[in-house]
Amino acid sequence: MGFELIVTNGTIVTASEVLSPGIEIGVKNGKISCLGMFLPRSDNTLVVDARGGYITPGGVDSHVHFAQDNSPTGDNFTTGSRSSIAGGTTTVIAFASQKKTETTVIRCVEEYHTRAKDQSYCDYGFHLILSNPTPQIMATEMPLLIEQGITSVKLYMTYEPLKLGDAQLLDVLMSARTLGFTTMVHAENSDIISLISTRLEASGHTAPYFHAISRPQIAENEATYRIISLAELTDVPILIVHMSSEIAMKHVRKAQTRMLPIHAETCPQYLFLLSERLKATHGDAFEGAKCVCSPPLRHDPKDLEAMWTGIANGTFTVVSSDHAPSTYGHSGGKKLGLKGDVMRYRDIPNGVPGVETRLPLLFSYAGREKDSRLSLQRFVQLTSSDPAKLYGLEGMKGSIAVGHDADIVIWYNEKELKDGVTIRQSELHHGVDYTPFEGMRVKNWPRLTFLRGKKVWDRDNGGVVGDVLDGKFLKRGKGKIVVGRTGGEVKGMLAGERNYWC
Ligand code: DUC
Ligand code: ZN
Ligand code: ZN
Ligand code: ZN
Repeated sequence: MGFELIVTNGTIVTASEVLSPGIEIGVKNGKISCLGMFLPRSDNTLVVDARGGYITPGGVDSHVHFAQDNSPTGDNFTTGSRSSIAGGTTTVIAFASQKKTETTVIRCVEEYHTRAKDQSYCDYGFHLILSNPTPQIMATEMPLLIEQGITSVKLYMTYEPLKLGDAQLLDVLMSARTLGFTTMVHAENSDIISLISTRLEASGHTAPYFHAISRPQIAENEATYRIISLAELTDVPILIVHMSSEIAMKHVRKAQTRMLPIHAETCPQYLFLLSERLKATHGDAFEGAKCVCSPPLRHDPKDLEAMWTGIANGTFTVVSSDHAPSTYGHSGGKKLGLKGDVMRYRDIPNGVPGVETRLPLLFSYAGREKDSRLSLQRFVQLTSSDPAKLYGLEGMKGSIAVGHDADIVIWYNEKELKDGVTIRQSELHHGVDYTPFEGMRVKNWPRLTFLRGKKVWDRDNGGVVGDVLDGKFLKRGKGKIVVGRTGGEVKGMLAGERNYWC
C-alpha cells in the first residue's frame, strides 16, 4: 500500500531541527511512516502542498479545563476541542476533578470519560485533581488509574474546596515516588490570599482589579519555594503550573541548577497581559472580569519580560493555555461576580480562554527575526514535544518523526499573510463569549491541521472539517523527566539523612 497522505513543499520543524524544504512527510494508517525526498505517490495518495510554509507537530496543550463541574458556563469537550484544532492543537490533557467529600476517584474519572467520549475533535487525556487523597485511594485506586493511562495528578495549595495542607502534599509526593505518576502543583499561599481578601472586602475594595491585589507575588513566591522543598525532601519530579512572577520563577531556576527535577509551566496570559487589564475599560467596570485568572496578571512589565526569559533559557518545560473560561454574558451575571449593584471579584470564576490562541501567539515570536524571542525548535519543545514527554506521550505525540501519530500543523507561507491575523472573538471556535487577547495581531495562523492523518481544520476551505468522533482517549504511559535528575548522590541538606527513611 502506498501513502495515504504526503505533505510536501514545506519546512518541517522538530524539537531539535529545522529540516530542509525538500523533505516530504509520508503517512500510512494515521502514522508518519517516512520522511524523505520524492516519496512515491499512488492513486490513493492525497498530496498536500504546504506552499513554502512551516510544518510543526500538532500542539499538545497539557493544561485545559473542559466540562468541569466548577465552570458550568465554560467549554465542554465539543466546543473546547473544536477551538483546539482551529488553533493547531491536536492533543489536550484536561482534568477529572475529585470533590473533597468524595472518597473515590475511579468514579470521578468515569464521569469525565462520559463527558468526553464521542464529543471531541482532538485527542485527549486526563489528569486527576486530587482534593481528598485518602490512604485507600492512594494505595488501591491510583495504581488502577495509572494502568488506565491516567498518569498525572494536580494538587492545589489554595482554594478552600481543593487545597491540601503540607502533610497531605507530602503524602501524595511519597506515593508519586512509589507509583511514578507526575505531580502538577498550583502554588499560591492560601492564608495570605484569604487574609488580604477579607480585609479588602471589609473596606469595600471588591472590583475585579482587587483580584490582583488579593493574590500578591509573595503568595506565589512562598508556595513555590515550599513545594520545591517538599519535592526535594521526597525526591520526586514536579511541575509547577501557570507561573506568573519572576521571584517565584527564580526558585525554579535555582533548583534546576542543582539538577533537581523541578519543571515549570507558564501561559500566554503571563507573557502578554498585565493587571491594568482588570480595570474598567471604556467606562465599563465589568470588562476587567474577562481577565480574572489565578495567579493573577501581574502589575509590572518586568514580570512579562522574565517569563520570556524563562522560555528562552529553558526554565519552562511547558507553555500551556490553562484554558478555563466561563461565559462572560452581561445578563445573568455568571462571569461578573455581580450581586445587585456590587461587583465582587471573589465571585468571578477564575480562568481565561486560550486553547485556540496559544500556538499563534507564541509562534509569532519564534524564529530569527528581529523581534523573535525563541527559536522555532524551542517553540516545538514548549508547545508539543516536551509536554508529550513529561506526560507519557513520547513516541506517539509531539514530533514529526517516523512512528508518531500524523498530527501535523501547516502554517501559511509568510508571504501569503503579510498583515498577519488579528485575534477576534468572532473568529474563534470556543463556546464562550470573549477572548482576553481581542485585537492582538499575530503573524501567522495554522492553515491546516491534521489529526492522525485526517484533515480536521482547513482555514480557507470550511474551517473545522473534522468531527466530534475523531478525538480518542489517550492511554498515557508514565512521564519522563525533562529537566534535572532523580536518584544519584544526594547533596546539601539531605545528604545522608534520607537514607534512613526514604
Ligand atoms: N487554576 C487553574 O489551573 N486554572 C484556572 C484557575 C486556577 O486557579
Ligand atoms: Zn467525583
Ligand atoms: Zn491552578
Ligand atoms: Zn488550570
